[in-house]
Amino acid sequence: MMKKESAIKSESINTGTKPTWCPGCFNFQILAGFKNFLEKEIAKGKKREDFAMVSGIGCHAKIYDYVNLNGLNTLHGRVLPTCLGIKLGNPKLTVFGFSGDGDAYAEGIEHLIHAARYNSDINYIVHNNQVFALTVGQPTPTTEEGFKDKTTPYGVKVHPINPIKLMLSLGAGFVARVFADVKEIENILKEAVKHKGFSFIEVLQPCIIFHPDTGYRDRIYSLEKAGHDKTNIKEAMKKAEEFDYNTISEKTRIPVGIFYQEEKPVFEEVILREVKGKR
Ligand SMILES: Cc1ncc(C[n+]2csc(CCOP(=O)(O)OP(=O)(O)O)c2C)c(N)n1
Repeated sequence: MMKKESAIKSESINTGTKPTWCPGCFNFQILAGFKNFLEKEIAKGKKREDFAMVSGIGCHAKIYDYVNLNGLNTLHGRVLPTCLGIKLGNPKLTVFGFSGDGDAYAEGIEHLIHAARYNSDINYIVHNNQVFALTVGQPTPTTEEGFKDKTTPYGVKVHPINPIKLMLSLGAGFVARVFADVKEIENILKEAVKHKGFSFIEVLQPCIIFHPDTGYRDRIYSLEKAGHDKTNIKEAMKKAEEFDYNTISEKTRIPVGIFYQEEKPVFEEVILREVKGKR
């Protein structure tokens, strides 16, 4: 999908395209946090051209229309291979991928698994509203058991996956979860971009129409304030298990922040070093 022609020529990070998200959608918070992050980076001397963004298909994907960066609105589930291609083509770019939970954990799950292994320096943001929102609320792999919609009238009968545990078990070097709050988004993006390697950020983004907030904001607590040691994989796993995506209406607390961080060899650096050495 192309951005507005007027936007391409402009230096502003705004495209001027009017958002078509529902009024009050938490995607506005993610958009604002991302733009705040970019504006501060640009004020410090970065250029718009230093960044690239990719989005998949769904409500989340519209973010691509609202931020004036180069990139691609790619196929459903193919955000990560598109990001990898961009990063290999120009490793100097800071690359952001945006997916929904359907995009990331259903259509794109195979790419997510390998992205964690490859450890390319990509910042991946998953807008997890626990439904396929754009197609009006079908269950995804992180929807809770018992959830009903027209396609699943007897309720979901399978347990949700826990993406934080999945990422930790695959050796991802930066694993975080935040609530869809403008400041939280800006702060976690700062940390993710500083981190060299694959940064996985899951954003709890209640869909106000098809999967409303069941008190997430009251249930979250900061891992950092709780003294969590983000260098300890066993502790990270324990923290990841505290919220299983099934206990939607119960009182379980939900840890947010960085679960785990470890610098590991970065895919494109290793590959390009090899290629140069052979030439
Ligand atoms: C390969 C493919 N399968 C299915 C669709 C239909 N489709 C379009 S949007 C969408 C839902 C996207 O849900 P999610 O990724 O969770 O994003 P959200 O809308 O919740 O932000 C689906 C299933 C598609 N466009 N392409």
